[in-house]
Amino acid sequence: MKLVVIGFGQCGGRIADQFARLNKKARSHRKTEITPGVFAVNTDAADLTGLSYIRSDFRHRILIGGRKTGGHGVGKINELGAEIAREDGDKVIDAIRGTKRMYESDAFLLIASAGGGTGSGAIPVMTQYIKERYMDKPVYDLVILPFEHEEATEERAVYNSALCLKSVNSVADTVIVVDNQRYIRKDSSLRNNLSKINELIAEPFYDLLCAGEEKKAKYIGAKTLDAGDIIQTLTGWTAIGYGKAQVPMFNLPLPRKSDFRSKSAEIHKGIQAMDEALSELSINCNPVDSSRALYLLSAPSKEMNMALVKELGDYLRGLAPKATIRNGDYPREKTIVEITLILSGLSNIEKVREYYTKSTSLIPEFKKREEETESKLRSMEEAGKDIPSLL
Ligand SMILES: Nc1nc2c(ncn2[C@@H]2O[C@H](COP(=O)(O)OP(=O)(O)OP(=O)(O)O)[C@@H](O)[C@H]2O)c(=O)[nH]1
Ligand SMILES: [Mg+2]
Repeated sequence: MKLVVIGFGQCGGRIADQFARLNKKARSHRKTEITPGVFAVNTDAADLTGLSYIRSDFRHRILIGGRKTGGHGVGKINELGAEIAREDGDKVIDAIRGTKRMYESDAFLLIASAGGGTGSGAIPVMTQYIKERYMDKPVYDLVILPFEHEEATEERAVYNSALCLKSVNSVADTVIVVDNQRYIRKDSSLRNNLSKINELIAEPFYDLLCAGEEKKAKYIGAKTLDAGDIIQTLTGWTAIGYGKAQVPMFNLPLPRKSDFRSKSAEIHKGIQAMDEALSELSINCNPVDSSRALYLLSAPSKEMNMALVKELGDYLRGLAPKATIRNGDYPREKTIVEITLILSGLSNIEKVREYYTKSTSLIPEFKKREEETESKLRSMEEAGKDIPSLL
């Protein structure tokens, strides 16, 4: 599958940069292309300069809202981010039009954080613009939720997130939700390591996108997972997960393929990887709530067999009984069994519901504060009404 990737704001731009890196890796390791175009869009010129893999010309690193922000961002006001996207959206559309092999791409992937200003405001507006102009291609939005400490100290992060999530959900073909906090749950050293988190966020897409683009027979499995499977799976709220299990390089004594013990060991590895993918989902959710699911098994070809594929399918069916499940196998890796998992069409995500509830109670509070400020200002002016002016 090939995606045109567009990142908005600092977070979106940096994760899009990771996709540009993965494309480079796919080109050199797998002789294939997975992202015919990668763009970063920001109101902040310095953020655009800081990227590494996205082409550095102004058609790929697009500055918007220059007049309004002087190139310094919108300071977490996502209504302003949305307004600028409405004014400058054509710059982005023009850049996309310049993508040489646009016709090869299967879909768009737009990326932004929900809690900031530029990305959070621009992503719903641009999703709508792109959908209107490219009606034959789905538009997927990857939305990154704030860390807990940000939610605790910045009400605006919660409010922005609610606004952004509600808006993207009404226009995008799918909203893939990624919770920053989940990445430091197990490894707190990642708290100050955003670039590592960004790698982890982009990683599950690598095999997923490469699998359907393979040309060499030896890397094509019994059932290829292609763009059609992914497009049919992605709908509504979505979570993505990735898990792996190491396969020993030297299996001594060498088990024969027909040996039932070796088979059960393979199945065990597969289930272990599936369990990790489930517990490391990008957002906390219950598989029971998904209406569509997909898993890709990548493993050394000798580890792959129909029993394993069936066992994994049965296992997932037990957890997501209402979901239409699609799958594929990809005989690519040498020493690991990997599972990439998508749970889509989720009918509930607790965290999204919380943002909505909290923000609803914030609206009257914000209004009250605004009124208080205005009335204080008025009373101060009143106090100075008899002072002469120098102007
Ligand atoms: N995973 C990840 N999260 C990030 C990154 N940069 C910022 N964030 C998160 O994104 C939110 C802040 O949004 P930004 O993307 O910085 O904001 P912006 O879209 O540039 O908007 P303004 O700076 O307000 O104009 C916070 O929740 C951050 O924790 C990043 O590189 N990776
Ligand atoms: Mg910024």
